[in-house]
Amino acid sequence: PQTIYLADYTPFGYVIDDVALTFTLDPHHTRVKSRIAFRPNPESTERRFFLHGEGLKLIGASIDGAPVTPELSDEGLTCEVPDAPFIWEAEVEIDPAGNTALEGLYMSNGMYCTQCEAEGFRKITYYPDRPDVMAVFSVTINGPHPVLLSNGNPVATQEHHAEWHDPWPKPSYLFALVAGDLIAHADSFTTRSGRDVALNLYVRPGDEHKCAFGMQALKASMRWDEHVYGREYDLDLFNIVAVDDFNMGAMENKGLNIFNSSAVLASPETATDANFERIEAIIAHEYFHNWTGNRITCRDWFQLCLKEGLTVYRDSQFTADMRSAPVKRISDVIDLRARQFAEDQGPLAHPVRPESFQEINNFYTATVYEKGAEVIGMLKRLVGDAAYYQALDLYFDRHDGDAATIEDWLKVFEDSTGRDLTQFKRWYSQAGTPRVKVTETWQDGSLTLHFAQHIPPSSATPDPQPQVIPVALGLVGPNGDEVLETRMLELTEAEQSFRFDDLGARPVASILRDFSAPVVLEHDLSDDERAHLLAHDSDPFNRWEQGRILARQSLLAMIRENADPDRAYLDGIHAVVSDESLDPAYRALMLGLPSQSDLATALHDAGDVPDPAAIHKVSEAMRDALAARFAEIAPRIYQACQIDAPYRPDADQAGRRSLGNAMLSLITRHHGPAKAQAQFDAADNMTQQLAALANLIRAEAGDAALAAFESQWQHDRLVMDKWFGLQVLEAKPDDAADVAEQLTRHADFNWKNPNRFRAVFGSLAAHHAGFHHVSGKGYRLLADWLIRLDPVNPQTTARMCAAFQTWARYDAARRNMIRAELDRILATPKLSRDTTEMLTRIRG
Ligand code: B3K
Ligand code: ZN
Repeated sequence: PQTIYLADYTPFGYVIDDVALTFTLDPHHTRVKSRIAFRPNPESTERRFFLHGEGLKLIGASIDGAPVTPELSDEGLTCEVPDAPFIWEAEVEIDPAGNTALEGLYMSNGMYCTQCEAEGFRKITYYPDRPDVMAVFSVTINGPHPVLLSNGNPVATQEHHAEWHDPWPKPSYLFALVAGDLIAHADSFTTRSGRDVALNLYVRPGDEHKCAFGMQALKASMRWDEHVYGREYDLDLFNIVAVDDFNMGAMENKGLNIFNSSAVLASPETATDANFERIEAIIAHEYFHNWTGNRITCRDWFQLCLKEGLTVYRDSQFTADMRSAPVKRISDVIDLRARQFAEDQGPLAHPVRPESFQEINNFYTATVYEKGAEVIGMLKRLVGDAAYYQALDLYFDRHDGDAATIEDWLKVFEDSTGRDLTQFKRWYSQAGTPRVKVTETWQDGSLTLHFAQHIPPSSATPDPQPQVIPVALGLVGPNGDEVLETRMLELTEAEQSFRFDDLGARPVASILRDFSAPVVLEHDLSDDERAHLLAHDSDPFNRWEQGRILARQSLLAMIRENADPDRAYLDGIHAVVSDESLDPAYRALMLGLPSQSDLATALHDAGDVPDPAAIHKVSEAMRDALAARFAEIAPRIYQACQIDAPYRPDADQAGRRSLGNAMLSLITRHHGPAKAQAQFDAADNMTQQLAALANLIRAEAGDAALAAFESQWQHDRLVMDKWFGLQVLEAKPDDAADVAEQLTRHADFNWKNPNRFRAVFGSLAAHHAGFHHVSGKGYRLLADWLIRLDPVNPQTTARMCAAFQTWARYDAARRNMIRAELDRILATPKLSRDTTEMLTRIRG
């Protein structure tokens, strides 16, 4: 396969003034006519006329009305064209019903829908399918469906015929079309300037009762973007469509967002609090793209973080405002460490702005998205809030309508703040997670903090240079008072010291408050000092962090030295969780343990070889110890968390349920499954039902409940995804692969549906001790199914390959088994470009 380089970028030789597309829908023989007004690009000397096109049957083409015979290849076509403006017309035939890759135009449960980002439009018609070619689209759809949708505003609709016009120039990846027998949940929004926008959430019949929350989240997002970023919506209509077969969460097509039904449909009975929160965030994310992504798009796919990092940052601000900021920050850090740190420290490491790729779909990663968002957060910390919003205003002003680059983005900050961001730019160009080591000296009332930063070299970045690292610091006095309020230190050198004078008694340094930079902090505090911060730190993140570090250290000692669970940790957590003045959601987070995969990383970093079975065993022992420590208080807290009001998915109720369910798992461990069974029997919402079910399975008392759950919910795909997933996640390590294998024989294991495939195999990959079972059966089963899925859906297959990315940290036996599976997959004839690239990179 061919490698594409950032350094090779050149603009397209032609400009498009407008595009008219006419679709005549048919499951296997859809006809697409295109009429495109091209003219030579004055800013380019390139005169080769190349249009992308894949899997298209060309019926005919003409230039200015005269038939032409272009030269066709697997990737597209070339043609002789005039050195003056001309009209290109073509007709192609495509096969949506045969499109199982879910990219381009495809069918899902009888409806037509599209997914064009990144390079799916070329499967619809011949076109310069690159984001820097922007054009105004008019779309006509002929099809026997009551609902026929495309981008922009409707201009004419009759039965079986619809015409749409999108006045905003856009790249082809934002094109969308939907046709089907759909029902609209309608509402409206009045913008700040008084314009009325019609809003619709389109769903399949039967899903009408799952729309209200998504609609409310959309309106909240529209309001928030006006208030916080001053951004108004710019069309008369905003449509969202829910689709059951979708490779990812959702897609921000202009005026016609298309969502995986799991990322938009929710009712109290069928969706958990976590689902509601995720839906709210994804609706916001896709809506926010209207400005950061659509009005200002990316020049090329190397700039993906320009829209994704910024939009993730914006949606995290939104969630923090709608719910609890500390809880959101801690949850984001847990997720960042689990997914992005793993990626950045393994064979898939790449800079936030990659410099080469084979298949761009493989670069919609935690690094581009989540580290990309962290980079924006650091920029905001460095310049301050007011300067940040000023820079954003300038960005929207200067680049509206552009296909922009990271250079453009940073220039805006430089121009508006006067700051030189040359060194800061390394966050975009260097891969790897910086490690920051802190040592302290204390003398005569002065505390000196000595910082050393080190970025481990990788094949992506062999010679890393120091980065700009904002470190939020506070000092906590011996009595728990804040001696020094949070201030931002800027690390720019490999080594740097900061001195704080006139301190009466030696304080404890609270470093990297609010997780001010995506780094690994090595700060040798004693257990007592950590316990002090756990009890007193005014920074909620660092308080939580110290609890987490104490837990990790204790777990590692349990593995290495057969130590008992650490008393100081258990007591410290007991005190925080019992503190009723704290937010229940925060107290629930305090009870979490580092994941087993995180522990494997910690062991590997310390030069040990992680044993997944041993890690699992001590994690269970620690949970037992927590259950014993909380034996007395857990039933009382559980009781206090019960809610005597109708279900609401808001932060307040969700926080109480989350603490209550954390107690339920301690109670089930210590006192048996009676309370879980009672909760299961009485539950009137999915959060309570699913938490109870998980506890019953864990207590080996789940058979009846699983059967009852299945018969209650077998009509509901999204709920059944939970049923599939939970059984794997909660299986004993020896059984996880077998349970997954058995589930693949279930009549409802519709493996071509990405949600169902991920429910089983995503859960298996997430089950650390089950996936890495010493027998190798976890590896074999996943490899079998990846081989099977690849020809059907390369994108989802390639994404699941990441399950193997940590292979090098395990023992020789496991490494050999994994390598053998990687080789077996790689040897499969006609393996997709997506999967080939992923496995080659992972294998190294
Ligand atoms: N921009 C899309 C992701 C497209 C993924 C293509 N493989 C959704 C999002 O980030 O909002
Ligand atoms: Zn996005």
